[in-house]
Amino acid sequence: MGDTKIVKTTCSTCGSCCEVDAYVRDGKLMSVEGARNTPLQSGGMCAKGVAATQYVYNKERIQYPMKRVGKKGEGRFERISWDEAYEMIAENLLRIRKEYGARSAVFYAGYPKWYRPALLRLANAYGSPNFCTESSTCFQAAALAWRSLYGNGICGPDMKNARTLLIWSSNLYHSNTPMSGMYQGLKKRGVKIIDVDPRHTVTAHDADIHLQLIPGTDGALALSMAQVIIEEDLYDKEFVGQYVYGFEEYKEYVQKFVPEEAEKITGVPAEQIRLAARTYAGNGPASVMFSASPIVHHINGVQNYRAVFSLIALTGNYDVEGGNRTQPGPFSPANEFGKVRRYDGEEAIGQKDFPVWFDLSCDEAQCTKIADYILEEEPYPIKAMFAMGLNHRMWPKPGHLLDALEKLDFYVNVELFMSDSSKAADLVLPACTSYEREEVHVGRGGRFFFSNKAIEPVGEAKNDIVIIMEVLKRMKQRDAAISDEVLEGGYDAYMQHILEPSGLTLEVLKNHSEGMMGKNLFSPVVKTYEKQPFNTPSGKVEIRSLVLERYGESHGYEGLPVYHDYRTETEIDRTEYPFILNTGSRKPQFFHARVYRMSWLANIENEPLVDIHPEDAKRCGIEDGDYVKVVSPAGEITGIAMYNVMGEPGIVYIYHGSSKGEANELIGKDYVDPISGFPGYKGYFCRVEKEERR
Ligand SMILES: Nc1nc2c(c(=O)[nH]1)N[C@H]1C(S)=C(S)[C@@H](COP(=O)(O)OP(=O)(O)OC[C@H]3O[C@@H](n4cnc5c(=O)[nH]c(N)nc54)[C@H](O)[C@@H]3O)O[C@H]1N2
Ligand SMILES: Nc1nc2c(c(=O)[nH]1)N[C@H]1C(S)=C(S)[C@@H](COP(=O)(O)OP(=O)(O)OC[C@H]3O[C@@H](n4cnc5c(=O)[nH]c(N)nc54)[C@H](O)[C@@H]3O)O[C@H]1N2
Ligand code: SF4
Ligand SMILES: [Mo]
Repeated sequence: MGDTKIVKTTCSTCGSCCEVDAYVRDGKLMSVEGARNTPLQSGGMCAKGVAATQYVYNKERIQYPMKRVGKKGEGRFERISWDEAYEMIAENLLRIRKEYGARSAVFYAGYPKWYRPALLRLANAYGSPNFCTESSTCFQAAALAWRSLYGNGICGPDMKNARTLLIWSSNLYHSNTPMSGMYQGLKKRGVKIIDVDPRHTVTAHDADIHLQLIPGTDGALALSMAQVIIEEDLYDKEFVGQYVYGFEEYKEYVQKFVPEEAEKITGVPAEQIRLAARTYAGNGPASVMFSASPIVHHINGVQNYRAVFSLIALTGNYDVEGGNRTQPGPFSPANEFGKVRRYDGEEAIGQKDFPVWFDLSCDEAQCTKIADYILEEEPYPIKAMFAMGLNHRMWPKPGHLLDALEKLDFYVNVELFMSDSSKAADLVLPACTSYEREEVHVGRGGRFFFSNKAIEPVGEAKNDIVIIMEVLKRMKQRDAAISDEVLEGGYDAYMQHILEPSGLTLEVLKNHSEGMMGKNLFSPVVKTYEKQPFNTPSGKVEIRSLVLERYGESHGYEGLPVYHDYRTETEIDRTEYPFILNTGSRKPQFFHARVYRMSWLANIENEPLVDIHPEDAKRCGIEDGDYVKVVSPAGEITGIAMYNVMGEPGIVYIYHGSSKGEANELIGKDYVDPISGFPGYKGYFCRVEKEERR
């Protein structure tokens, strides 16, 4: 290992930006491990991160700009120069803008978050209201539910000071590995932990109280806890009296959910509901940890989360130490959002269907129905897609989206891999991984660090932001009005721009491999509401939402956090599809569609597994390990049955993103929450049959 060097850099295989030591020899990445001698890093890494060399040197990596030569979707490409690629983009985007208007071009980002502010700037400079992302299925619906109540961005749990933590719901050992050490710390400190999860996960195993509910019944459970809290006089009368709008109607409504009734709906024993309610309300300060996805991956998701979030106001745990509070400590300068606003001079896609999304100013358009918008030219023609990390498999009925992409006049995908979504494009551009680029980051506690380039980019891959900057430049050469001060400054200036609020300079940070504390950290404040009203129409916490009520007649939205049961209020014949289908609960070795191409990870489960309770399986004549067909009203896939007793009978769990059996083929494309547009990934219906074919 004579000339092996260690480069301080970052893993971004899942976007969590763990600091790592990269071992590099002769310009080649040999291996990685968690950064040593770095505050708050243990030296460990998760399975996905450790497999970095298989990610970086994957045979599916796109090496050069590639132009389609075959028919659309055929996947035949030829190598072109970057210059040619940029000219092709500028020419096509401007031609389409001239013919159909700027709104006919969509600027799209998949899961990666780090380049989004720059892409939004590009969309704004071009003049399109249609900047949209994968967050049309992730996080934003939870944020919307929160904002409808409190009028601000989600307030995270203040775990350092909490005596009770209500996890609703997250399986952080699998989905947020960097946080698992902190979770163990809470246990040691004696914090009472309540976990709400239909499966007995490792996280649930460590909790003091596990509320094992039926998926998608979260609203009924939260309303029932509220019923107990009010009935037993455990609520914060002062806070409620002064700051809550709609309490009397809510109080009356929750009476329908006495624990014995809620038990029938949720499957959680009444006494457990009472115990959880008493613990959360009585052993304060208490905070709620939320998740970006499972609750809102239901067609009743927004109202269910509104019911959960209402508990915070009810118990006076809003913006107090140990509760859910406006973010103390450092801002996140690595994320420029909030500073750049989406251009909203024209109607965006999704605006008619999901108006509250826009009223509550989610800074992007709602694009779950984009395939329909393209195919039907409603509300207007969409002709171009400039995408960075577009993966069609993440959406319900992925084949439908692929058809739509092929209908576009011009579709570019900037990607790491020649995925099936890339194969449908007119032009694919090679992006680079975090090992191949420089970046600035902010870590926990307000510590900033500079991530070095460990290796030169594979082939001719480039940093996404550099690509965005060059696209802007080429468009500006044709139309001087297309401009953006930040994107025109070059990449170093961009990093400095991001650092600006921290008071640090790029030069100084580069020379401090251990990182530096930001200078302008603001000190935590509590009870902000005593100084300024809530940013809602009533100025109070709206348990009864006036924004939702605006659309009572047109869209059927209700102001209270009402509970609707997707199992009974459905036209789907449950005798045909007796099981609840829950897709996408995170597995530690997988990350959506991206890492199946890495054999170290993919070989752990070679075929899609269909997790089924043995009691259900036996009734269907299915043995553990049998090939099975899963059939839903929307489609069918095959996989291997795995007996699993983590959940209760009646529910089938499948991970998504596999080309060998894509769970999303089973989800109906119109099966969405009417408020947020989020698909019901975790509460659809299916049956399972033994597959005789193999
Ligand atoms: N390894 C890995 N980590 C990831 C990801 C990944 O793909 N792989 N994805 C990232 C992304 S995009 C996200 S959004 C986060 C998600 O992060 P998490 O929310 O923590 O992850 P999930 O496993 O999707 O869901 C957590 C738990 O919710 C439970 N659950 C399912 N349905 C319901 C329900 O209806 N109600 C309740 N109360 N619980 C339910 C599941 O049993 C599961 O144990 O994970 C991130 N981290
Ligand atoms: N059935 C079901 N479907 C789901 C979910 C579920 O739970 N169940 N979860 C939903 C949720 S919460 C989410 S967040 C979405 C995630 O869905 P996706 O956006 O599909 O997530 P990924 O596959 O992780 O990433 C998309 C693409 O980005 C590429 N990429 C990675 N890094 C970079 C980069 O730096 N630059 C560029 N240009 N490209 C890059 C990857 O190669 C990948 O092809 O899936 C949703 N779909
Ligand atoms: S959690 Fe794993 S994959 Fe994600 S950044 Fe950290 S090491 Fe990489
Ligand atoms: Mo997500």
